[in-house]
Amino acid sequence: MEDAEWECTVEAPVNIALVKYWGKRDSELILPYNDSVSLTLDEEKLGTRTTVRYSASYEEDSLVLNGKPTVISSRLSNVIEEIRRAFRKQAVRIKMNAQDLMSMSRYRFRIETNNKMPTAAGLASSASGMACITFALCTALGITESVDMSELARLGSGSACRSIHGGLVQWEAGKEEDGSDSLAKQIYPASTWPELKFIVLVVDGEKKKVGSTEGMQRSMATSEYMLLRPKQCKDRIQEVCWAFQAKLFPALAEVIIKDSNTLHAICRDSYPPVNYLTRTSEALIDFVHRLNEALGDVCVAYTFDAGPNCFVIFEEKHESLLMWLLLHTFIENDVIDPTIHRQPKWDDD
Ligand code: 2P0
Repeated sequence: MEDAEWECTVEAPVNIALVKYWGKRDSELILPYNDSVSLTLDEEKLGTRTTVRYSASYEEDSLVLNGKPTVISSRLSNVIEEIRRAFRKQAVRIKMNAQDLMSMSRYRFRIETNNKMPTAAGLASSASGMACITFALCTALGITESVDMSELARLGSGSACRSIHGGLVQWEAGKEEDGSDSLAKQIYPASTWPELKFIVLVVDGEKKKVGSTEGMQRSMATSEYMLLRPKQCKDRIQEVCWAFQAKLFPALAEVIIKDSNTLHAICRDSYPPVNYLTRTSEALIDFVHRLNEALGDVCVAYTFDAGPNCFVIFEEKHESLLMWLLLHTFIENDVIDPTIHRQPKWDDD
């Protein structure tokens, strides 16, 4: 029994922030400075797949990331320890027999995790990655239903907490010092607006020069624009929720575009400044504004995270026109992978 080994494999999706998380009120517990809201994508082409093998006979936890043995970071180690703690609590609650408890407490994990897209390039790989490892470990210990996995995933990477749910998801900054009220929750299910579609344009798949964690710290320390963020985000999230449930694309798109531009203005205002956008990113911004002008309405939105890669959001009815224009304007130059994505078919809440 002691030598027995088990394994489980799970997948987790990427989420696209519509109103962005940028800045922390507590860096240790990864508590955000402002509320944020996102849409979860289908995990078929973007996202992470994780296999966890576990046994009491393994000597230590280990990690293989994208095929390479990798040192477990202090953040991931926090996630693993919190999951073990949650398991012990659950074992006491359900009065698990002492022998099983002893044996399961000694489990060590061999985590093998693979991102389906470039890692650390502003394509939300840390979000799906940490959400996936959390989901896999909680599955291994049988506690997916008894814990809030968003709280555990958040300890690995802030945006990961939003990838635990499908649909339109809000992560509240919360007020408690221990972070107990800083959780991600589904606001509306994906089925509210199944016609929404996404194209991810990989302008540059290389690792970014200034990571999000450092970029956020710099903005918190030096940009006065950050003072506006808590209220601005609350107001914008209200608008996003209203537009989403009423399926009013132009209203939704305007907020998405403005919040992406605010994030990058803050980055430029930070000292030393951070610029995540390239000339191709800027050309894509112009392209979307010119297209909306030609269509006489805001039919397409763009948003950029901490990287040059562009998420384009639109309704299905504009898919062929948009694809055709993108293919003719950009793909021949330097933009690759114009894959279409949708929201997941599953709805968790
Ligand atoms: C977001 N980003 O809301 C924002 C928009 C990037 C720009 O969350 O330090 O990798 O691990 O909590 O989650 C990227 O930040 O940062 C991010 P940590 P994370 O999606």
